[in-house]
Amino acid sequence: MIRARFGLGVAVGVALAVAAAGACAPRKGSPVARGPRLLKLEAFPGAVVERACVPTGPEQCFNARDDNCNGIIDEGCGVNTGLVQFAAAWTEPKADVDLRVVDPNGELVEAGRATQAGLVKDRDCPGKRNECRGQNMENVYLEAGDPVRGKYQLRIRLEDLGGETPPIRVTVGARVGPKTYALEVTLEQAGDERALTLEL
Ligand SMILES: [Ca+2]
Ligand SMILES: [Ca+2]
Repeated sequence: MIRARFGLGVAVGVALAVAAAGACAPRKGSPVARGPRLLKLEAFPGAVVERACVPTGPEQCFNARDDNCNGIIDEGCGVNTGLVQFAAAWTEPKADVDLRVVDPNGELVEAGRATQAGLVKDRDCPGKRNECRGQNMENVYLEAGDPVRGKYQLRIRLEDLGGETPPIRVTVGARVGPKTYALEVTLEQAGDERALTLEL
């Protein structure tokens, strides 16, 4: 866990250089060498980014966390995943939170169609007809193949409290290749948002 401290009102992100994982360099041409890797993560001031996965037991569904630390978020829950995945989960059933992801080509990832970089959004919660059934998790994932390298910009925004009592605590999970990352976001009122950037 890395704790970043900032002066009040300083609107600068934290740049966390991500050290190369493992002491052994993968052989050239091996699947590990070809897989995507997180080069940099810039989070909003005060963000606490969990970079080392700590197993807490069997995988739990719709919490945007890799509970069993196998490198996949919410597997076995009917949630799509790929070599790149971003998820945001919250517990208040009526609160409307949006996970907005802009891929390295500058394209916003939307439900129902893949961006040119191959990203799709497959859950929009709570949904107009409560499709998420109280299990609020929005999920963006790479449909197939190798991801486009560059900056992935994430925004977590509270659209509507929906009558729920603030704060709304949102867990944000990210998968890049075989590794997962997590951080918590607290949103108080409609329009509140936090941003982070992951560079591959
Ligand atoms: Ca897992
Ligand atoms: Ca989980």
